[in-house]
Amino acid sequence: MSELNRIKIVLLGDFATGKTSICKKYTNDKFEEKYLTTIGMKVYKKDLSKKQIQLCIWDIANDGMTNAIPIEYLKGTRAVLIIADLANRSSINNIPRHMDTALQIDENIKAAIVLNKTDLRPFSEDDSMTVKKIMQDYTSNWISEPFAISVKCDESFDNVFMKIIESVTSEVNL
Ligand SMILES: Nc1nc2c(ncn2[C@@H]2O[C@H](COP(=O)(O)OP(=O)(O)O)[C@@H](O)[C@H]2O)c(=O)[nH]1
Ligand SMILES: [Mg+2]
Repeated sequence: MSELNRIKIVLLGDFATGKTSICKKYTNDKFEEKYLTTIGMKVYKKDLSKKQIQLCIWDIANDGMTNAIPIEYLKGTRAVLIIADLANRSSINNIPRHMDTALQIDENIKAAIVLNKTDLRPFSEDDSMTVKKIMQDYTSNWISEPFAISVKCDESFDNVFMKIIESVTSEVNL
């Protein structure tokens, strides 16, 4: 089998927004043995053989605020997903803090916002305004409109990862 192109994606966001749940559901719990306990990071893998891609999704337990995430762990990241919880307003307000971490990787790092737990609270007009305002500060980074999902209830949120792949690979093929 020909070698798969590895694409590293990092999930950032407040504690309990659903980062680990997203990784587990999307990859069916497939993770590398390597568990970086010092910073609480686990790498999940998903092979998309048809596309000749292996996604490596880095799930950082550390919330990135109390202890900074060492920059060496972020190296090689092609895109970042910022996860927030619709039932927890402060996790939405903290999106810029996570974006500031992401910008350490590269000021043009590709990013998308995922608003999780629509089963607890729908994505309201009010949330939409708040997120739009946040997005105005990082216009060169977004690869998509925000995604509103429920890891608990949605059958699939493959579209989130497909959008990232599309964006990363179109850059390579230029
Ligand atoms: N109701 C609801 N709960 C969720 C959803 N996604 C995750 N959770 C729950 O939120 C809690 C935190 O999830 P976890 O994935 O550990 O968050 P993390 O700290 O960001 O990794 C857990 O109890 C999950 O079961 C969702 O879409 N809806
Ligand atoms: Mg977690």
